[in-house]
Amino acid sequence: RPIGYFDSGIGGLTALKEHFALLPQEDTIYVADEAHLPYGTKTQTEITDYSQKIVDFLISKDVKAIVCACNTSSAIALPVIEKTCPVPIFGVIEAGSQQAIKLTSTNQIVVLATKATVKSRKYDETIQKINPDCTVTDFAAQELVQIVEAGDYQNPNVQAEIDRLLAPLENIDADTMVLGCTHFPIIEKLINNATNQRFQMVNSGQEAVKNLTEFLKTNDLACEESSTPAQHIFYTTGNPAVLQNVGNKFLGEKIQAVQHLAEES
Ligand code: DGN
Repeated sequence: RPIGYFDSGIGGLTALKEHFALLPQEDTIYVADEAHLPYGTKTQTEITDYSQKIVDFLISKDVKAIVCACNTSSAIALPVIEKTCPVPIFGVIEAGSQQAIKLTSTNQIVVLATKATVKSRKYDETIQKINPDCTVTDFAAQELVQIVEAGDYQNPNVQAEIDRLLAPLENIDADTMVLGCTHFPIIEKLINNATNQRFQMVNSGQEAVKNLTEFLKTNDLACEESSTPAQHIFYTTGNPAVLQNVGNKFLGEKIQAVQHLAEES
């Protein structure tokens, strides 16, 4: 049985990349909800409805576990969805928080995320619950989501735009940054340039896949090694060419075909 992954767009591919490294024998189904991108500016009800529909779709495909590879959905929809989800579902916030706490030596953490994730204060809550000595500064950088989806990372204007957007971080005292949107690790280098390599970076999607790997192993749910390569299926609710072209730039031609997921409403 496959593992289901979903995000509002290509951000969840940062988790899938870690899946390819840690769980190469496991099949996957990836859903990008690009018809509703960005989630970061939607209401709580909308984000929960969109996420629930995708989870229902993945369950209909008989997945054995799901990674909610979107911070916005993990912050807002996951607490509702996990109550009824019939398979284990892994969010990215707890995983990202744990790693940030492990890395920081000053107990000062900055979280770069979408508007909705920042508004939810879920990272602050989670980090402070684990270590009350940590201080968390949230910084909303919603515009970066569209920059990532556009896929034009070599363009010098893009670096200049990111420099401008992240300039206020210059005055923030922290040694560790949570890339609290799964889109952001795709432009980690540009974010590092814009912040003068001041922060140790946490990739929340990657951390969630480490937790999934541990879970599959301890519960004897991992696939046996096999001579046939694992199957990876990709769906989008938007334009299949976008996920295929921009996604492949990041994943290195791993996406052979993208199917359109017709909206069932
Ligand atoms: N990848 C999503 C996240 O981690 O929050 C981005 C959400 C969005 O605004 N598209």
